[in-house]
Amino acid sequence: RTVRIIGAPMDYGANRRGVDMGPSAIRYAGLADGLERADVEPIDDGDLSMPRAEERDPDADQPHGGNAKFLREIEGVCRRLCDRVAATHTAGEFPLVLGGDHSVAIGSLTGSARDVDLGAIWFDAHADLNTPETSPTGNVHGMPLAAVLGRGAFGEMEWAPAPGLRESSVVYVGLRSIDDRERDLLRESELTAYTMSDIDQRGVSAVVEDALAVATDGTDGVHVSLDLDWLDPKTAPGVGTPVRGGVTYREAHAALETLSRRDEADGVLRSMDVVEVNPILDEANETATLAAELTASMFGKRIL
Ligand code: DIR
Ligand code: MN
Ligand code: MN
Ligand code: MN
Repeated sequence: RTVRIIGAPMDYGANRRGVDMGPSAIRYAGLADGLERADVEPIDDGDLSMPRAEERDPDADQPHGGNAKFLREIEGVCRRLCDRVAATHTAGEFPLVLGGDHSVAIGSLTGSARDVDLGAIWFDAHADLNTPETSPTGNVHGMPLAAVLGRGAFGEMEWAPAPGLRESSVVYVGLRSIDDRERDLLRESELTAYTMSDIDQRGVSAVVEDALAVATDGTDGVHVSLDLDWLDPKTAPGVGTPVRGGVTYREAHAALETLSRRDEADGVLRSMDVVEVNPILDEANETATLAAELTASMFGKRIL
């Protein structure tokens, strides 16, 4: 299997700078070696080019009402990323997108869902379901799922709704920080949400198996979105919005190995993004190293 690494060093959607260095840090941490040890062939596409945030006005041109900072810039990057991801599928390769903040997932999901019915598993402390109307921060990294599902003001954008992604095929694993208005959106939605409490009670492997059942039901493949703040901040300190009470190092590996075992059986996995690694906030590249290791686990790297 050939995995095409696509760097998306975008930080327009985050509340602080630094995640734009994520792709370099994850590569430096040994991503390509890990993938080779998982018996996949990595091809590195390099990074998408990105206008510097300092040269842009975050509030320019808010076409949809509400507050979504740098939405024009995010659109530009995500349209290009969408095309790269779709072209990767056309070439018969697996797209692995390195963020960047989580708004890059708008590009990965729209690209991966271009010609197929897609499911998605969202490993995150946060629900990322705010719309420009409900967001308490205006940071688009808290909104990518709302964008690809065409919710709220995002319904007016022709670029973001992911054609083949149904709400009922999206499932969260490990939620623990949800805004008040976002909780209402989530409750009224058809999204499936497994919180940290579900992991406490049932164990992470059982929860991920259930998540796979939801995301594969009636779909042609599954996108995996891994926000490093899914892990406990003691294990993954290099993230912009840490929330305590996340999964441990072992639970995280167990979760991605569960995906890998299922994929070995029937090839369900279709695309992945690894996001929110912030080297400025990290300790000796620990979080980027973890990101590289977990990715290798998902592609089948084992201890023995
Ligand atoms: C918060 C934080 N819910 C927001 N979201 C984050 O700004 O919408 N997502 N950090 O990863
Ligand atoms: Mn996120
Ligand atoms: Mn189909
Ligand atoms: Mn998050």
